[in-house]
Amino acid sequence: MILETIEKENDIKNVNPEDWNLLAEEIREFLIRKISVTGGHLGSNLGAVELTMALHLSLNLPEDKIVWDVGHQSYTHKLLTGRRSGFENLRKYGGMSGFPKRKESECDCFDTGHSSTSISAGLGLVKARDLRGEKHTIISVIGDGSLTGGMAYEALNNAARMKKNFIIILND
Ligand SMILES: Cc1ncc(C[n+]2csc(CCOP(=O)(O)OP(=O)(O)O)c2C)c(N)n1
Repeated sequence: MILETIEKENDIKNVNPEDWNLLAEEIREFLIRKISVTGGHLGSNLGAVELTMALHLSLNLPEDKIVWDVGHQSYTHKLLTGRRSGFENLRKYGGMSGFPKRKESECDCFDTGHSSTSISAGLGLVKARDLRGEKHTIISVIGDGSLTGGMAYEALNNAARMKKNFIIILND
């Protein structure tokens, strides 16, 4: 299994491009198998497999930052950052959270659960990066449902005014 060769962040970059589709299939199969036992968000995670793989192939974690809106689509991100075994105890007391958690991984930059916060949070990270003169990439990933929250629009207005290097991905 290709998925078993991925032990930590950036390992996905060693996967042959010809095998990317197969890896996506394995991830989906893994998620269905695990979530059917523990419960958890299914559709949102199945819908973000290729998007997450593309981000992990393009970015350099943990230096670069991905801010997941809600965070209910972050299971592939957890799988690609060394947390495969955590799915045994997903959302159990003392087990792995169903949402990004900074205490779980350096690759989780913002604790979420609420919707519509990712653009504001990303902007905060952008401001901090620029004040420190750092150059890493910051990407907020937001779904169409979460984009209906007013906080997201306030943040979009702010982002447009700040004119800083900042990427927002709308996952419709
Ligand atoms: C502040 C707040 N309000 C409501 C919710 C409930 N909630 C969970 S996911 C979600 C939106 C999901 O839509 P989308 O971002 O498009 O993701 P999808 O589930 O469709 O993949 C909402 C409103 C929440 N998590 N936080």
